[in-house]
Amino acid sequence: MKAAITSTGFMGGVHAEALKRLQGVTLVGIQGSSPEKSESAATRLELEKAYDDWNALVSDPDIDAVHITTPNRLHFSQAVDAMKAGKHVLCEKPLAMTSKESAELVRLAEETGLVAGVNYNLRFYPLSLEAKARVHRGDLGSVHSVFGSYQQDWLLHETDYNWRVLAEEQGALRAVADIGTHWVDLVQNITGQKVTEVLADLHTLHPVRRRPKGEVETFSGKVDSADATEPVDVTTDDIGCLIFRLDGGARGMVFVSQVTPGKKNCLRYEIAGSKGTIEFNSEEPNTAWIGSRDEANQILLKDPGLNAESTRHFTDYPGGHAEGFPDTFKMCFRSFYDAIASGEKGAGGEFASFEEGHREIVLCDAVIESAEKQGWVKLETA
Ligand code: SOE
Repeated sequence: MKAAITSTGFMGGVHAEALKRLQGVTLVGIQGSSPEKSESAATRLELEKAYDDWNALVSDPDIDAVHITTPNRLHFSQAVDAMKAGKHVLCEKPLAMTSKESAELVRLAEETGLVAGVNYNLRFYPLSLEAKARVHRGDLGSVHSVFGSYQQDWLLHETDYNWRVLAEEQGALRAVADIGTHWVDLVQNITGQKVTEVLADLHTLHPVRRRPKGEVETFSGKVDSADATEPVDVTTDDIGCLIFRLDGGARGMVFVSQVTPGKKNCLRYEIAGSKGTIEFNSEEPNTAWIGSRDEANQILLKDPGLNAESTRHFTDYPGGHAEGFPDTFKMCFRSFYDAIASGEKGAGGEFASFEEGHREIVLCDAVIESAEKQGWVKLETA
């Protein structure tokens, strides 16, 4: 199978690196925002093709699947173009800017029967797959609560800037959409319960940021001089608190922030049921904590020899050999390309479907409405 990536930014690079480590798929080419950027990325990554523009990529008959890692405002039109050209699509989250767009993408994926996934890669930490297997096996009993956070610090200072802070590039929500939806997707995937209702509080710590004259890549760091910046109004959230109810009866709460000093990319959850609790921290992803009321608590290690069969398929190294963030991409892609290889129309897998990606945008709509009216809002799909 042959793949191409649109965008040469932070995520484009992460997808490329993971695809190059995945057997059975060849990354053929890449396309940046100018022919020069495409050329330099293709050279750096040792790829056969540097596409001059999006049309050149999407009309390439060699390509089976397209990875969309561009700014969010382009996801919808590129996913439409790609599916119309008969390409399978793996799109970065959020799937689109509005739920109207994401609903249309769900419809198009069904109509074309192509494999269509959203890159909620954090599902693929082996111990989160293990948590899912254990919940489904009944080890935790009946799940009654989910709790946690997703925190970063790369947007702490008012001089920290990236396209994601602008509503016109990212969408009206930022911290909640960019990282909060990862958390909600992950917890829903583990528990099998879906959020039906939400109460949200949002805060923009820096309503004005200093934008460097020139673009800054995600996570690329600091700007040295105030002279090299200009003020820009920011309406997107730096911090979000969500309280929610799930369709299986569980209650939930998550705190999301991109301005917590020292928390680089830290997702944590506690899932509790009638028989036990599982706790996970993405900054130490090779161990999880298993809590019991009536027995000793345990530390669970990532170890394919000891973990469930469904976890093993997405674990390449033995116990004691750490796997981390880049591997979650590789494993998400394994699941996506397994589905393509199965040859089944519209095949799914462990990866998030367009339907699930759409659900996250419906959640974002409800979060915005809830924060505006300061009250509970039911999700449109509920
Ligand atoms: C930036 O906040 C970012 O790259 C997100 O867009 C990713 O989805 C997250 O996993 C890491 O941080």
